[in-house]
Amino acid sequence: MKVGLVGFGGSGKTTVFNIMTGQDVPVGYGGELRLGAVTVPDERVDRLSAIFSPRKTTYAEISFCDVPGEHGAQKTGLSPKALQQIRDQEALCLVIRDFESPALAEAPDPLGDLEAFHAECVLADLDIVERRLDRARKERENPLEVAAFEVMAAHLEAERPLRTIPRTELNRDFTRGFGLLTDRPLLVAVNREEDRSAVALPEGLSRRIAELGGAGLALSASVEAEIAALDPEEQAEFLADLGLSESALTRFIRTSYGLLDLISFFTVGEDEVRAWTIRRGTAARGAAGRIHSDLERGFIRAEVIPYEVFMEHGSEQAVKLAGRLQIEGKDYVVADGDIVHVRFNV
Ligand SMILES: Nc1nc2c(ncn2[C@@H]2O[C@H](COP(=O)(O)OP(=O)(O)OP(=O)(O)O)[C@@H](O)[C@H]2O)c(=O)[nH]1
Ligand SMILES: [Mg+2]
Repeated sequence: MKVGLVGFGGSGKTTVFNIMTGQDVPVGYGGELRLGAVTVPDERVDRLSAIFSPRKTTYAEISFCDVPGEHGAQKTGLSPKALQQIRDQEALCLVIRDFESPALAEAPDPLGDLEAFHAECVLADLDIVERRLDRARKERENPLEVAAFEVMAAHLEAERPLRTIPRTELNRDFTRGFGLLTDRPLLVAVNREEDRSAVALPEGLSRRIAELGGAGLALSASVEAEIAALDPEEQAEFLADLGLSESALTRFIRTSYGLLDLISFFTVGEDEVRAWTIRRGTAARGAAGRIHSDLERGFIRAEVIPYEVFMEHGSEQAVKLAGRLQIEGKDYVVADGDIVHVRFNV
């Protein structure tokens, strides 16, 4: 599962990618597509780890892909190659430049860049949707499918992104496999000048991001790089000085995780405290399979303690005594933060 850092040339994608992954990809113009694993910070894992003092603590991870931007593309449109690279991403994180750059002549224009990127994606989608619609009509294919593509075409012609079409109005079984860009989850990261990193996004920009069905946040890649270079104690002090409880990068990674509709459940013990990643809505048996295929195959039941319940009582024993341990079957839908112990027999 992969989040693509996308956007026009020189907006700071590689800078953000390096901080998140600990890689050292050269910044500046272009370069190659890169993939990196990113740990998802989670206070719950920290707290559980403090309680169990396990030999090993494992956080959830997501993959980020640094997609090189095109310089001057705002005016000329994205190339087929760039579009294809963007299509390969499951969620889009659009990094927008909002700092003066010595390498780029134009003044920063976050709203303009957002509109330009959106317009490019709408055109690319419209091209796919219209072609498919023509063929489906000619060949008298499934009328439900034709209807779905008609809904999409109308939406795109009005310059609206597909992601804002409610589930009830579009059967997305028909959209799978077409690589439609405006149906991907969208996070807009506005990359700021150092001294404006903590300033809220302007009203107009926030409103537009919301209209596009996206989530927005501000950060300064340079400030995040400074924070990342500090040791954990200094980081906490630095953030407190800025009046923040966590870095923008932490929020950014967590928001991306949520955008992919991913949640974490936990396994705990003296050996390991670990966060596991599942799609929201996954049933207990499928979740067990994330841990090991034997647990899925021989699944008997899951013993579940929601994180908050565990923290309220302080130990598994206390939770049991209070009668709060949940015994769940294979169809139980695992919730974010569930501490799960799978009983199985193979
Ligand atoms: N002042 C300032 N400069 C930044 C910030 N983020 C990135 N830069 C600079 O902007 C330039 C471009 O950054 P990159 O991270 O290479 O941008 P990119 O989006 O990967 O660029 P392409 O890969 O060419 O699309 C570099 O010189 C960075 O040091 C920031 O928050 N503030
Ligand atoms: Mg780059």
